[in-house]
Amino acid sequence: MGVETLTMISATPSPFARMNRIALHEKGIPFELQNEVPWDSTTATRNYNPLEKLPILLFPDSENQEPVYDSAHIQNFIVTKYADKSPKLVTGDINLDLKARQLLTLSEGVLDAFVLIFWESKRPENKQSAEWLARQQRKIDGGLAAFESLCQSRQPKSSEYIINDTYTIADIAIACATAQIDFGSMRPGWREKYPELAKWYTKMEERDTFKKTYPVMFEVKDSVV
Ligand SMILES: N[C@@H](CCC(=O)N[C@@H](CS)C(=O)NCC(=O)O)C(=O)O
Repeated sequence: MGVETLTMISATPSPFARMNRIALHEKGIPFELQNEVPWDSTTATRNYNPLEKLPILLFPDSENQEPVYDSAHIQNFIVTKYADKSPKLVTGDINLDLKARQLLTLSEGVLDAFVLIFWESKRPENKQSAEWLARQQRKIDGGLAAFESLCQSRQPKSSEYIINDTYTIADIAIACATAQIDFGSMRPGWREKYPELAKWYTKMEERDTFKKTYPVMFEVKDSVV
């Protein structure tokens, strides 16, 4: 069965959209990018997602398929709806796939903390909450420590992937979360602190689908805070 061209509402630096773009590229599902700045007043995100956030996946047959939003949900949608397309990005084992989804949620949470820190840091210094920032920073440290531990305990040891020897949505999610910390220079020296994660991540970023989706910064025109 052929697949019609989908539309992915994305932002050039968005790690959330990046996960979905990588999954679509890996599976060879054709899509057009509609790049947006979701915080600008002109954004189309609110036409499709009451939360006014991207990524959002749109379908040519909009009468029968509503927009799909939230990166983790889109990822699950892609692996379920296009299960016949390789790579499957899931293992087929219920428990392992539940673990992959848990790691997707963990990565999404790390990235949510990243975005909150980004915006809190943009407020005038006397309006920023040091406690709030510290709370979000803890989530990033917790996530990175968990990623390092997963990389250290990989089975088999020679595997390129987090869950056994299968390439899954967990690999994409953890690599995209790690990339954003690196891209945003959030944790200088992280490679030394988390050496197994650094080794694993470097290899993941060599994939074509990762190379062509690496984040690119954008400018936010409107004041949103
Ligand atoms: N947890 C959401 C987060 C998505 C998110 O924060 N997207 C940002 C762009 S990278 C956004 O659209 N923010 C607009 C807003 O928060 O109003 C997901 O995984 O889809």
